[in-house]
Amino acid sequence: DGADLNKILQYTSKHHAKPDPKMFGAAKNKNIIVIHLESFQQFLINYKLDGKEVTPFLNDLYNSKDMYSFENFFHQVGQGKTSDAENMLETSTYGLPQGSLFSALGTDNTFQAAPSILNQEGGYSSAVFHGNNGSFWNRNSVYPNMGYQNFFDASYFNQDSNNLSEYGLKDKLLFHDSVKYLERMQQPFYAKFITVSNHFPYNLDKENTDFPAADTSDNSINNYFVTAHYLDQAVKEFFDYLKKSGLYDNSMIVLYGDHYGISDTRNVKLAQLLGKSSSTWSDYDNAQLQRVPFMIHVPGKHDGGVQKQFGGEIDVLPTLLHLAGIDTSKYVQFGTDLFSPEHDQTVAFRNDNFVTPKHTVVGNTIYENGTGAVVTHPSADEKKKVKEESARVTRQLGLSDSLNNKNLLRFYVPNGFKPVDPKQYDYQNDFD
Ligand code: GP9
Ligand code: MN
Repeated sequence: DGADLNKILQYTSKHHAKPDPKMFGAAKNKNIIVIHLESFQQFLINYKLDGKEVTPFLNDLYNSKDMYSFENFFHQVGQGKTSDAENMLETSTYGLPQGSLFSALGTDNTFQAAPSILNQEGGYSSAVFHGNNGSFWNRNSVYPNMGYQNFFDASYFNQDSNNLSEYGLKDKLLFHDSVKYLERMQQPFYAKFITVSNHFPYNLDKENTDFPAADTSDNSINNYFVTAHYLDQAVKEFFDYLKKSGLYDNSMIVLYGDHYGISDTRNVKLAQLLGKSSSTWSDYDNAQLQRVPFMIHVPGKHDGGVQKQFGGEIDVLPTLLHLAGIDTSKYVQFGTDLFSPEHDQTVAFRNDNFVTPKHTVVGNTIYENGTGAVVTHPSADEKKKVKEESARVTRQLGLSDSLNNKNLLRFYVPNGFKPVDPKQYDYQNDFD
């Protein structure tokens, strides 16, 4: 175990990317509000269905200089879906190749996660707001290990049947009904809102929708636009509140899509809506569609706009901690700060496929980005480069798995870090 841990520490300290001094601490002491956009893919941004914007509010955010908006940001989840996204965002380690890390290991593993780091290094309080049962994805057991002080799950909200969609409280109600708890939190806080309405199979009752569905032969594709529109309105209402309450001006606000909403098998039907032909649809096209939104509002910063660098969910924690003015070099993190000049732009998927700014590699096939053409005769240089990248991807995933499967963080205490005592947290009566 000691030898394994040393290999990991060597890798992560060598791979570490130093922050850009212009961004380091830009959001120091600000609240951090993370908004999880369920199943939300990047192609929805600025997309018009029959001439109508599906997500006008998120589009405005995306196109504004008050947001750093990433156009080449990918989800990297496996079967653990939402829970894998949460794990990557808050620990900068990967989910597992099979199953969900939260479910398989989350009860017993040692975590050095966002809530505890922010608490210990910046005095942050922390909470998750989520309108489903606390037991879903084993969150009730995992969050204490992450150092979450509060977890407002379904039991904190009015669950009248007309308030619910399939995965819990409707998003507009989640935001609205969370305010009474949010307002009692000590600042600075780290607060995460996990939405659910835009979840497969994308059903929402008629009174909540005013957006016309698409017209393909696949109902889940058709209704995806309807629930995405509803989510957009929910986020707008929450932003209205944040602005009115003044929280907007002293909070870093982060939005991300957790994973695809339309699966690869359905993409051939989606193709027509994206102006593509389903007969030439390829693995390359599937990989491009794994882009999800990632946007950051930093109070006082107006030089944002669309960022071109490639990255993924694994990169979020070092990025946010650096913005908060927290050095990450002593932590075991597999991602790198998206704003760092040393940022690693290789995006690993959980099945060893990967994307770089130049190539998309699926199995043994190399595609050229942009054209999507298969590189049939790579030059010796190109071949060598892709081989190296591929080896790095496999190594990184393997080291992350060894860290988590063997629970190695229990043997590594970063200098000055206090191991989390999960028994401190009990989510029964938060703020009652
Ligand atoms: C439910 C929600 C859904 O609590 O977070 O998770 P998913 O099915 O998207 O993994
Ligand atoms: Mn999800």
